[in-house]
Amino acid sequence: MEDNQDYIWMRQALELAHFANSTHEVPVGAILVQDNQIIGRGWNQSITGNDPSAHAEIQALRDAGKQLDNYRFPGSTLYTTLEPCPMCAGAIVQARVSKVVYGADDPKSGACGSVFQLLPSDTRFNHRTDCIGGILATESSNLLKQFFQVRRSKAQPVNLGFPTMNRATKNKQQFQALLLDVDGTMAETERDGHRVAFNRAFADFDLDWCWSEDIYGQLLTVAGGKERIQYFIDTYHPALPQIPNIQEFIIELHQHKTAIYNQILHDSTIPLRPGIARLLQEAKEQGIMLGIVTTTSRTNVESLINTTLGPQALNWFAVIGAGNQVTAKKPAPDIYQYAMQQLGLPPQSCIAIEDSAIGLNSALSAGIPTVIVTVTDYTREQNLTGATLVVENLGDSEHPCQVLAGAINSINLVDIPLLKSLHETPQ
Ligand code: XBP
Ligand code: MG
Repeated sequence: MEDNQDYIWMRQALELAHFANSTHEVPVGAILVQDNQIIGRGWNQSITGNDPSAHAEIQALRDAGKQLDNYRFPGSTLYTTLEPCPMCAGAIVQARVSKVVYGADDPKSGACGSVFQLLPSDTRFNHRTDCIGGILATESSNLLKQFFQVRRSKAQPVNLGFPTMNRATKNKQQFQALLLDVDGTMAETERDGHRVAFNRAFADFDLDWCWSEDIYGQLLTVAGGKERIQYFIDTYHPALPQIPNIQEFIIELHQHKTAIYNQILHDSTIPLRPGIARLLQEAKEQGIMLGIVTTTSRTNVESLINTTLGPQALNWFAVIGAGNQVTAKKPAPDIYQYAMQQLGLPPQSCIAIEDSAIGLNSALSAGIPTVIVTVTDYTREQNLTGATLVVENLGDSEHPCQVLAGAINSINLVDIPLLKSLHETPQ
């Protein structure tokens, strides 16, 4: 029997599948969970590692082995975005995994019933592994379909039509544009703005729902307010009003939340994070184009900029890519692709600043070689593999920049000269 938590874990596996996609690997991701904690993460690395056994599932088992210093994981559940193949099914049983939860069926080599029947394991094995499929199947299989379509058309997975770059070589394109995410990156709007607005909207609609900071952290694995409400309903099954059309209800509820959010920004400005205003100013002075790449609506972006930098600052941005301009939200690359098309720039000329794994994977999938992540309390523990630099913040005179991971050990500020040097030789 599937449970709601399965969707939450599977989203994390999907993030890894997106990451595999960004490295030009078949997009499959897997995580191994034991006692409600992720003990292993994996994504396909067969092509990059010249290793036929480096499937996402096996990589997750290898990662768990290293983390726990063991080779068996009784009581664990493996979440994988694609039905395991016979090789992975064998390794899963050997590792004493208790249960497999997978996303899309694999009609070519699936070993959970699509082609072979190795899972759930039968009594000929001396260990029993249970198995269910179909969790976030559409998203998982769409990602795979997109990958193979692009491959068949002989284009690269990052498909703006610009040449792709080997990350080990020097970037020949000049750094021309800085693309910024808004929520979490420019300001701590998620915890103090959006979350509060959602809760007030629920109360106004007589809904007995309350998104604590904790729950909100889990819900943030889904980008987009309407999508987040739908995901909450699907996974938590809260009490719903007796209404004929739930989709219309979500739209109305979300419109009300947007109005409240704008009022919150108006009444009590949420400040910009350290270093944002400084870096924007420097970029302007040094002829670097600025762009916004966000999942939220343009109205929300305008309110934040108006209340922090002033209305004139809207003109600083050569493009404002907001949620309603694309159908596939982050971690899909679409919003970055939109912004770069508007700017007429290839990804190799851009640097992105994001605060989350979803945002990072969106930028990487769009082919942007240099991504800086400024973490928040919600995203500090996320898998930020692929980021050029992970920092607490960009740094200003009162808040020196603290580096958490990446190309450089210690700096006071993320400034334009530093970005130029990171851009020249992406890590
Ligand atoms: C931002 C979001 C948005 C906001 C809410 O993600 O996911 O959904 O939380 O905004 P990112 P709306 O920072 O990665 O762009 O309610 O307007 O969707
Ligand atoms: Mg963000």
